[in-house]
Amino acid sequence: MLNFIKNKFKKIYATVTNQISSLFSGNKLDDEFLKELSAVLIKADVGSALTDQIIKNLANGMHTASITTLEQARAALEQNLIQLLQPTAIPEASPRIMLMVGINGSGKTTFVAKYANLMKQNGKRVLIIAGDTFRAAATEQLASWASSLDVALHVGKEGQDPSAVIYDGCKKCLDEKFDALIIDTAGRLQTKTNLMHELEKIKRTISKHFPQEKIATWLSIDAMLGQNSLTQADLFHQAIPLEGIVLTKLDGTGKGGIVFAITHKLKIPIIYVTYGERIDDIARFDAEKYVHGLLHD
Ligand SMILES: Nc1nc2c(ncn2[C@@H]2O[C@H](COP(=O)(O)OP(=O)(O)OP(=O)(O)O)[C@@H](O)[C@H]2O)c(=O)[nH]1
Ligand SMILES: [Mg+2]
Repeated sequence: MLNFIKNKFKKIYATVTNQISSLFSGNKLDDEFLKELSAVLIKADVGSALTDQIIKNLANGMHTASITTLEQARAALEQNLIQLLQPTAIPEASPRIMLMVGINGSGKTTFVAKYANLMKQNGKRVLIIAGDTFRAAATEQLASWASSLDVALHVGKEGQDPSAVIYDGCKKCLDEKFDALIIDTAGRLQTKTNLMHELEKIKRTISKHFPQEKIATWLSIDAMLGQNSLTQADLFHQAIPLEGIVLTKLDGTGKGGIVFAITHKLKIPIIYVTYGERIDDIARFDAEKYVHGLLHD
């Protein structure tokens, strides 16, 4: 993942990492340094409350003399950032049943294809359900991915109740004994109550078919949205408990700090990150490597 930071997250590397590197080289460890570091973290989208907390931890270390050099400050910052990304439970990165939810255009369908491809590479027979019956183009987009990946796809009729399509798709999964089931849904605004209720219904429909199995609900978040994505994710989490976050479009932002704000505020682990439109522009999120990449050039 270190190489990904350098090669794929070029914008993050060019902004955050460079700023941090120059801050840590040839500076004095004093209040001015903390002020400058705080500005870099805020600019990187870590968020003001969390930035204050990180800076306070460093200041405490400086005042109690456990941090006396810039290198010690960098190591303490690194530990603090990694700790912020540690999930309370180790997330399952290859669930058998995965339900993809998120706002419009956040990268759900592209991620569904990328995840289907990973599962297929793991030797699984994969079925995708096109749960976005809202737009005809949505099904076409998924059909094109499914055919290029040579993965099975269940589609309903345009405008059909998504739960009905998902009901039939789950039945197909059981009847034809697929190893993995991946369900795409239509984009929805977190403020539209009826659409959020629809997600509960979808989840109930899947549970009915797989009563003994865990259904991983993952939320896609567009990294470019920055702090706005926090409220969004919070409301999704209230409507339908989320097991994981998929952070998309990390190639399109120079702000790598949103990962800390997300895990700290929501306590939901980031499982995958994506950094492009191609099928293999996807990586497991690795906290230690990510933080190391941010702090060292
Ligand atoms: N640069 C970049 N583009 C991405 C990434 N993931 C998805 N996209 C693009 O973002 C746009 C939206 O992606 P979709 O996968 O269609 O998003 P969606 O959430 O399914 O959208 P709706 O179904 O309309 O809600 C497409 O043009 C994708 O190619 C990524 O990691 N990086
Ligand atoms: Mg879609």
